[in-house]
Amino acid sequence: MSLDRQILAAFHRDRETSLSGAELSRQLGVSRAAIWARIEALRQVGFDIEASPHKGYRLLSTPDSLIGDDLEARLPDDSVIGREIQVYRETNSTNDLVETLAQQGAREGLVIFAEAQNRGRGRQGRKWISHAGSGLWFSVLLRPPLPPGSSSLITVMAAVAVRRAIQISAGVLAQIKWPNDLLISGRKICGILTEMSAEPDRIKHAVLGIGLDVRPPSGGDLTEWAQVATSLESERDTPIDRPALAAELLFQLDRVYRDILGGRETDILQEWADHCITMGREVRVEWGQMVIEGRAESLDDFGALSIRNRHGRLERVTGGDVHLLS
Ligand code: BT5
Repeated sequence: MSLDRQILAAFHRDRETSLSGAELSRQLGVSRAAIWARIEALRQVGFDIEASPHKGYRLLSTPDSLIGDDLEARLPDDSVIGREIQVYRETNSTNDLVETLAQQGAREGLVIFAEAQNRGRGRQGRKWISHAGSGLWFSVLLRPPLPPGSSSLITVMAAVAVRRAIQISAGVLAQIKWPNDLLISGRKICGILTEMSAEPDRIKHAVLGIGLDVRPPSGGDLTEWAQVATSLESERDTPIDRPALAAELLFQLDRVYRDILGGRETDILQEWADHCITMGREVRVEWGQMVIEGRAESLDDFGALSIRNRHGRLERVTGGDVHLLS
């Protein structure tokens, strides 16, 4: 664990109290000079750290940029999701990057953020707009001991975690639209892309990609984004602390993932249904050539949607584009 992460974790544990250099050096087993050098380095990248000769150091504010050590420092030590966090200034797609690392044997829980993606993707190769600093664009590597049909359940779990995190961190209520969207006032605020590598009887790994709009993209043509999307800051009119939101999101994802692996998926599916605008509505689901129309009735243990068609028969769908008809 890096020294920066340990220092920042000590600060985040108690933001009110100052920590003396001597205390930090004793706790972390390094010299006071080493602590001082790292505090200076953290100041250089935008951490505002008060230093008082009598009381010691106190973290006053953190920069808006995402920094792996800082995000790791905000999570509990026993977190699986987020135990290793890397941040790129720009990449093509964080899902592609995590997929490559997964194939090279990276550990479950690895998270990669990019400040910008130049080939951010949605489902079926659709474009995901991911400008620098305007959102949280990240992917998580999971190796769940679940059957291959569980990819919808991973998307469900992510939707529940994102909804909770934006309520806690931003005070904004979002609704879930099956299978992979979160909406505010009918506009998309978050998209989820779960990609699986599976054998016939088990998931080898899953890459869970999440895109969450924090503020409107700055510069360039906004038309395409504004037609479908909104952002937390557009809904709230006050700045969002992006790193705090990112950490809350990873914390919630870890909790929900534990619930699912611990056999408590019924609670998560219920929470999902409680906040879902798809349930009970007349819908049309388009999936490749297939079109199903009917009333969205329920979600099964794998996160698949059951639709009662106009002949009264239940049809089960695991993916597709949903249009709300009523
Ligand atoms: C999704 O696809 O909603 C999944 C998006 C997943 C993005 C994350 S970002 C991190 C990771 N790395 C990636 O490359 N991807 C993941 P889909 O349901 O197919 O929706 C795509 C549609 O959403 C587009 O056709 C647009 O209409 C809309 N869209 C594009 N960019 C958007 C944005 N920034 N905010 C809201 N809506 C957007």
